Amino acid sequence: MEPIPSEVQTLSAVAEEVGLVLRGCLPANPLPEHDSALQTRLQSWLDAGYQGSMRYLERAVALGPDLRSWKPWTEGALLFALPYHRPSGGFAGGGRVARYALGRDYHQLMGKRLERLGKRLRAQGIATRYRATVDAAPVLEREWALRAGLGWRGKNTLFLHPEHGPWVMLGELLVDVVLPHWAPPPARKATCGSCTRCLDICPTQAFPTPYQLDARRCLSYLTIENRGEIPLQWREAMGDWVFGCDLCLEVCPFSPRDLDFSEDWGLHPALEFTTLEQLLHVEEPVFHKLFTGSPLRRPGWAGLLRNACVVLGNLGRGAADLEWAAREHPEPLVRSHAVWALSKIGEQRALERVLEKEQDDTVLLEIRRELGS
Ligand code: B12
Ligand code: SF4
Ligand code: SF4
Repeated sequence: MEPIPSEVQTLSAVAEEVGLVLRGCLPANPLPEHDSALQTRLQSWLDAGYQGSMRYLERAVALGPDLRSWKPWTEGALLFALPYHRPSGGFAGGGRVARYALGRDYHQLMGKRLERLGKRLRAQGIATRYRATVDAAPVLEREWALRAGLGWRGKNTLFLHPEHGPWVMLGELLVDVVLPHWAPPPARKATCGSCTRCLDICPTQAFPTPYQLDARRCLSYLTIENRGEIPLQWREAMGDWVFGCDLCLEVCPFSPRDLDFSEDWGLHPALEFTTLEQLLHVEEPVFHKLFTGSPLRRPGWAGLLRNACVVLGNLGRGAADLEWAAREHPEPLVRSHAVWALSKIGEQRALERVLEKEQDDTVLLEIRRELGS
């Protein structure tokens, strides 16, 4: 086995002091000869429109994987991957939430630790400039982890770690220090081979080909990033997913079935004690307080309640609360999805009552469509 370079040993030790395991490091642009092929693939992904409303990805592609095109002073990157596999969970009484979002927000958790690491490296004279980044465009995080040799790419497009499979969140610290290309030799080397489980399970057939995702069809995009309505064709496919979706991770044979990191991440109290029916009655300022420190704030108040309506419809629950939301909720987005849910559970009389009061054109359209009038 190759000896660990001494500068990496020092960096690893400082990372450990702030609660991080250094998974690898890279010079700012280690493999320039691969860049043009990558640029072409990324550009054709954008040209196909797969990014939907996530226009910020265009900047990530324009900048490419050379870290210096974003932060010109960058000489190297330290790479981190926090494992988070845990049992499935969600709202009290049912309504699933992607496992990464059940507890503390990884942006905050990893962001704070990376920031602490940067400060320590500066205080010890190891680096003068640093930049912590977690999930932040314009950074192609999986590409870096792959280039460093930390794992491989799955057909579900995710980065697969040899021990944790797809269940890791990525984060990086850019530094103005020249770093070697280093990663520990993986416990196993593997590829997807002939497996297609993730492609087959996807409820919206969001993979046009293996290793490519049409984000517009992915439930994670539709329930988290999308600010408008959930297209009619995907509402039933949402099943009981209120926030995100884990299906293409859960079926992966590289998932570590026996590892449980719930204690590290906790369970957010808003999930533990709130049912979807109660969520419909939560007012906007209370929503922000209730979900403090949780990724569930991301789709916004109306967005999360929109998702809750669809899931209640799919589960055949909460008719009285849905009727209240369809009649009284101040957001047309929530009212229209409550209307769909009422129709889904066969509450035609309730729809007629809602129709009497509604004035908003988009909601009226939804009611008339569901009533077939
Ligand atoms: C935008 C985004 C999304 C979008 C789009 C996802 C996507 N696959 O692109 C949406 C909202 C749908 C999403 C969903 C999820 N996301 Co997300 N997301 C991001 C974000 C911000 C950018 C990703 C990006 O650049 N996409 C653009 C496309 C073009 O990139 P790409 O897939 O790498 O493109 C390559 C392939 O298409 C490939 N390719 C094309 N054809 C072929 C053919 C072959 C043979 C090969 C080998 C390759 C290949 O070429 C392209 C260039 O390499 C990253 C964070 C970051 N800044 O990197 C997190 C990130 C990817 N997400 C993450 C997570 C956890 C998720 C979810 C699991 C959350 C959930 N449970 O709901 C789902 C998973 C859905 C899925 N299967 O991808 C993690 C993934 C960690 C990991 N283990 O990989 C990241 C890295 C965030 C983090 N910091 O940890 N996400
Ligand atoms: S997260 Fe769900 S909807 Fe998105 S690609 Fe994976 S299985 Fe499909
Ligand atoms: S489910 Fe199968 S095809 Fe999909 S990422 Fe895992 S190993 Fe690869």
